[in-house]
Amino acid sequence: MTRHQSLDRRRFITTSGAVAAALGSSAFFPAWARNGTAGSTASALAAPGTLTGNDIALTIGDSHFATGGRAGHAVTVNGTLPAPLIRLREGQSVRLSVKNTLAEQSSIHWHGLLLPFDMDGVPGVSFPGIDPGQTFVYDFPLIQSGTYWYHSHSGMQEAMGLYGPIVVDPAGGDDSYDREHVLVLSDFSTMHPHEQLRRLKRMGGYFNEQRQTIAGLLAGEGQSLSERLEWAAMRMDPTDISDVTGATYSFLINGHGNAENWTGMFAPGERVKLRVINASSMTNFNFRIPGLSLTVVAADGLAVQPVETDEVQIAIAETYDFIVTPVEQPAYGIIAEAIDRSGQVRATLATRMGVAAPIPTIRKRPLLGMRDMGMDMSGMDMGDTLDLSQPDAGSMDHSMSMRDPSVAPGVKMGPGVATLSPMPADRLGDVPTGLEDAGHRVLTYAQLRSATPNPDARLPSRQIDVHLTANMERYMWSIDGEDFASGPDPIPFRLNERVRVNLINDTMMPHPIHLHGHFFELVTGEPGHRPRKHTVNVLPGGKASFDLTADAVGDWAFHCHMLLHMHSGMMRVVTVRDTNHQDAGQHKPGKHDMNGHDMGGEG
Ligand SMILES: [Cu+2]
Repeated sequence: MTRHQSLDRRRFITTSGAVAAALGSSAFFPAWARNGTAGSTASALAAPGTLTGNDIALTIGDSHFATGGRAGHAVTVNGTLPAPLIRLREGQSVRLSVKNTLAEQSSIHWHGLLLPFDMDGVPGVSFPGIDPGQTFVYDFPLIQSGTYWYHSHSGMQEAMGLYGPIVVDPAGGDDSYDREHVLVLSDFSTMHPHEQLRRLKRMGGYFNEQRQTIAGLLAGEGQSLSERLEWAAMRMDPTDISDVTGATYSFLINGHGNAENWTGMFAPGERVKLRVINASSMTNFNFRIPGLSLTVVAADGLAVQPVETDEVQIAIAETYDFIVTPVEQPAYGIIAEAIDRSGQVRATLATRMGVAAPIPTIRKRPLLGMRDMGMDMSGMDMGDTLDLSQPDAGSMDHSMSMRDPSVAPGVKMGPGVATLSPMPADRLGDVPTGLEDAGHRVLTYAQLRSATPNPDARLPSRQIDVHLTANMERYMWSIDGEDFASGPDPIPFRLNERVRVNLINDTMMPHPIHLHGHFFELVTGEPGHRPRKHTVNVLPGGKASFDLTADAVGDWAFHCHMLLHMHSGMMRVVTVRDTNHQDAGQHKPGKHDMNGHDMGGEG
């Protein structure tokens, strides 16, 4: 008998019944996301309202959503925000009938699921989209397990509430935890995303309320005056960490803001699994539970060798599974802090309703530095040309060295490319933005090791550079200098070829880059157990490399998961073709061909 089954089921039922009575019905939240949920256990995986089985019906529609005194229009699935929890089992097949009752086209993309490309749900890339009044039936087998999510891939619907969690239980069951909670992190604004975009185009820092003030400078806060003048000369703002901020967002956990304080139950000593999904449209979160160690057991749905830490920066579209074992306190605060520190949301793990832990104050806003500008200073003789602390170094030199086309021959230069990182550092081992001085353990990608051996041990046969480019002041975002709307060539892969992809961030913002239909291995640590992910957050000015086995035929979206960045052009199509069954001549290797790169020297 597993520990799950030995749990006192009667006590569970009593608890959840009492909570439901105390709260009344909560029509806008599915059961798993309601305040006071007991979560689920192995003997009761599917809490009421969870969608399971082989046939699942979803209806996309207009709704209304209110939180913390703000109310506005929302786009929801089956009337709830977040959308229903879909709980499936590895090895089953599922038919998902999605009806669109909106006045505009819609779609659902199953984020992280490996499936035939025409089931992937990206209008214009992998299927035509779901027109108003139409129903599309997705039908695919589940060949993996873990924590995933789903969201609209049409217009701005994702920002307006169209996202929900997916849990795929392993075929053989899992007795590594006693209780589980699903935590969906998100950001909600009553300002329509198109209006946000309009304001950002007018002024890149529109939502940044944390700029350095003259009064602050005189008081010795932030940068020194000379540093500040240097940054201004480069038209950069070191406080520019996020585009859309707490100035307009309400940050949510399971659709609940701070005032609502979403609470999930635990009993002392239980191993509680938290499946955390960052379903935000524009917010990367710092996630921590003061008083508890987080044991990371999965990243992007796939098991990793357990690693203990205190805080994890969860980029948009990433998922992490943590095991926590709360014992001493009756309540623990679950803190998700926007990385620019413009706001945070807390939820609670508690032994009973009505108890809460103190809320930590929001920490000081981070400032960007040289590494975020693509200048790797490690192991390098600085001289004086790049030393911003030397006033006589001259700002013109910096401006020029920040946009030297010779460092990125593949990038199409134009008004959409304001800067190129002159010396981008591999940042997979870096503590993420703003957590460098957290004073406790912070997870880095380099600490992640796959629990199972990587399936493809081959060295890549070629490599490509993919530049993440922007003109932040004009809110132009692109890949290799080309906006998706301008119709750039797809990035071609041959079926089953092994390619190293070097993502180079030429901007000063992090970009969570997502490849549909595949997992890739981050190039960090010894080969063999590298972390496999579907999304990687490329830190400002830095580099992140992954090895890809292009094993899924079709056309796949490849994009930044900041919704407004993707919408503004930071997206490409990746094609995977079986060249044995086609005219091989149609694929020009072109600029993506490996030329003189040595792939053998990794380690
Ligand atoms: Cu981006």
